Amino acid sequence: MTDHATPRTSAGTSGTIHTQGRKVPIEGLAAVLDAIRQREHFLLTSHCRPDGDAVGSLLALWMILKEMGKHADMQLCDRVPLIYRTLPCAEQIRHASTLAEGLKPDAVILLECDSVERSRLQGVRDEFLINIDHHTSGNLFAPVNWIDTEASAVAEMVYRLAIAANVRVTSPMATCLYTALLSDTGSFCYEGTCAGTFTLARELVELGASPSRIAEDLYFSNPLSKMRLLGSALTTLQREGRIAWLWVAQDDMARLAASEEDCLGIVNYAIGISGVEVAAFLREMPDGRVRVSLRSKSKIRVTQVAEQFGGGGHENASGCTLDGPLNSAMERVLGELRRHLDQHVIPGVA
Ligand SMILES: [Mn+2]
Repeated sequence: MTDHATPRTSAGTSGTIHTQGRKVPIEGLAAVLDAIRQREHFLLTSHCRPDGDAVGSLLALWMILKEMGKHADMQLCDRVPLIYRTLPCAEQIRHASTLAEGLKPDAVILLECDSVERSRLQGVRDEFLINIDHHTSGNLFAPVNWIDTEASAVAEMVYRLAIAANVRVTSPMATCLYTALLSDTGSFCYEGTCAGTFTLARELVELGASPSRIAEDLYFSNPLSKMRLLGSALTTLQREGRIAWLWVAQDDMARLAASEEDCLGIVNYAIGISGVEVAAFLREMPDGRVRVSLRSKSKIRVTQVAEQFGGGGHENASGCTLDGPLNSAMERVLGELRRHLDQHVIPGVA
């Protein structure tokens, strides 16, 4: 339970169970679907620094709501990364941290946000909230919540919502959902990828998603600045037993005219080393703070390390932000990773 679970007081409290005069959050797909059916106008959002799952699922859910005859708007506080901007209807997403003047949705649907704050949208807290999440860091902060930590992507949940709502999944929806699934499973590589993941992928392909076209958009459409930044980062690569790390300083970012999204995926080159089980990529931000991406293999849950620094994410892929300077942030992260690995000594190796 969290202190965010306090239900709002404005109109539209249907969908919330009243127990001895106290409103408690309700849960599950049916609760979400009920809450949607009882309302007309929605604002859809997801977390800041949106990833493929956030963007793809947002777009698909928007299309699904339209099919249900609802009115819906999409808004994110940060820009959609370049590689996802070719997704159907991506240009319909509004980018701002405050709600548009006069926008009065009956409900705000948050995709994979563990709190309202994660969306970085101002003025959303007092709206009726519907929370759909698949992260282990998910919690019941809204009056209506649907959290399924077994889902390999929130896209899987959005797909199930479409089926439950009797909405025909169109080719553009399938394209968005497949993109989300592909990116959030690390191209079907992360722990949690199972037969069901491929069943879903198969269904999405049958419904019109093109694996080769989507792969081209995701993996073979990088800006040159990203490749140059990768080169710079790789010169800093270090390894200490089961840990590897690399970084870029703000100077490098400026010199190479690199953008924040050029940093996406760089950490995978460190976790890609044989025998390395946890990896960190650190990026010095313009304000001096340090953004950290963490990856791990097999049963090492790097999300626990991210959470210690106020971050979160997936068990094998998470992130957090630390105060600078870069060197001290690096020492703190490495210290935690060493401690964390010490608690996961492989029998027969130590
Ligand atoms: Mn996700």
